[in-house]
Amino acid sequence: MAAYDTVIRGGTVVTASDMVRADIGIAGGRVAALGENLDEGAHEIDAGGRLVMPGGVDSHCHIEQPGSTGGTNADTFTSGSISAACGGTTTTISFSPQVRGRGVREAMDGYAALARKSVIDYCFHIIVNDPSDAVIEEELPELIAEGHRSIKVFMTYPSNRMDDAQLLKVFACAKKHGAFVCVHAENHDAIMWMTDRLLEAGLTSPRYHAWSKPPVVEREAVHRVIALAELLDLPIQVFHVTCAEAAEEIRRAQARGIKVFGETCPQYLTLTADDMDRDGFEGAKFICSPAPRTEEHHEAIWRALIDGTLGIVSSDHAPYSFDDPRGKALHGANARFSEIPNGIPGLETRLPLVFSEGVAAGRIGPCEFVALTSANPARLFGLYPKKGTIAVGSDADIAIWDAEREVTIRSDDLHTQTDYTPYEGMSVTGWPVMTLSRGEVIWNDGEVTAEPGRGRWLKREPYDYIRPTGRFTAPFDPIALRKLEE
Ligand code: DUC
Ligand code: ZN
Ligand code: ZN
Repeated sequence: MAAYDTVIRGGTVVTASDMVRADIGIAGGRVAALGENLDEGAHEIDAGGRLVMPGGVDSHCHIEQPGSTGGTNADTFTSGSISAACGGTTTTISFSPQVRGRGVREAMDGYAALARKSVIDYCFHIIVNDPSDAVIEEELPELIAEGHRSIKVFMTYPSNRMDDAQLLKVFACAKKHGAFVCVHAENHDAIMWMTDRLLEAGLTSPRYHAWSKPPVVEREAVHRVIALAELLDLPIQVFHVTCAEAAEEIRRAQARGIKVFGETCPQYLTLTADDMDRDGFEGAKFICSPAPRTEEHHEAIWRALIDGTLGIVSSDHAPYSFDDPRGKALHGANARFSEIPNGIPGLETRLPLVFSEGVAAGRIGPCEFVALTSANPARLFGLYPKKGTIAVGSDADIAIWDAEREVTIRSDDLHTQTDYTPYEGMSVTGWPVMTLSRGEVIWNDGEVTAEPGRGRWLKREPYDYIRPTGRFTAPFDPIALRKLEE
């Protein structure tokens, strides 16, 4: 009888801390052994000359979710998760969206049913936009206890935004019951005011999206939300940091000992505001929020990734087809920038773009790549070491990479149902040639071999990584209402 179900042989195994030549023995969907010259597996995979890395953990992607700015998400859980697998990602964390006036439990029930079609493992962030007494006192505590350990809040978008008092209400609930909070941080009133000025002046084309939300609106909101979290000693993550100013706010808070984490996305390392300044409606393909900035900001974001200010690169996959009245053209092909659904596809291209711009371009090494795209999101969201590493006992979620492969990104070659990619024609170096999920090959260089429905929901237990610091700015703990020792 073979010693293992599968052996991946002869590759260079990369984790967030090490890079070693080793075989990987897989049994029962998990890594059973790492070493040289392992005994034979029932299935043998030759990884000679390849990098063997943990599958990507995409901790910020919108799949089969109604958009904050209207439009119908182009991917289902089947197409979105297949697309993720083809790009080397083996875990997604997407969003269960509350509808104002209704509950978070009802949203979760509906959304979890959709996710059962996923080909890879998954869990959810709970979007809260209406913190009613029932939500704060009953539904959220129950969902958190059931294993949904993260919440997303918005400071902008009319359909989702909350004011500071509402944010504090949600933060207090999260702290009390052990959930981690992620924030979309932009100053809503400033964006609305800027938008009205632009529209009044007749400046309506896609390029003005960037003008309506410059870096200062991001900086202000990041600063404010960190202050609110500091008041309660609540660790938080700022989603999709795009600019030097916002990274600077996070860096300053971290230097004060505040537990604030930061994430960015490939679009903020590769696209610029000029991409929205294309002929006709073409610019709509690049509209996402916060807006893409400049090459100087790309370098500032790389610096923040390298010095640890930002620890995660996720996709913020939010796919709206271009030539589709339910997508970017929801309000017609002459729509004003403020009416165009926000978001771009990116689940499949996330890892190749970060590998190419990061590792192949010499900015980071393979271990840092694994940290930013797999290990750190797994740690931050309570999935480590089941996900995010290759270690004995971990799920055998593995992506085998050809680090030298040159690929020109083409929409036709991708597996999302979105009808375009904002990266059309871009050349990258390095591509995942095989993906395994719990030991099963689900993507094999051009062939999808996964069955919809094989993905599993990942229940998350309480975890130490998000433990508060125990320090408050006031002389008392405002949740426990307890005076602190001098
Ligand atoms: N911005 C978001 O906040 N979410 C989805 C897409 C986008 O552009
Ligand atoms: Zn967002
Ligand atoms: Zn998002």
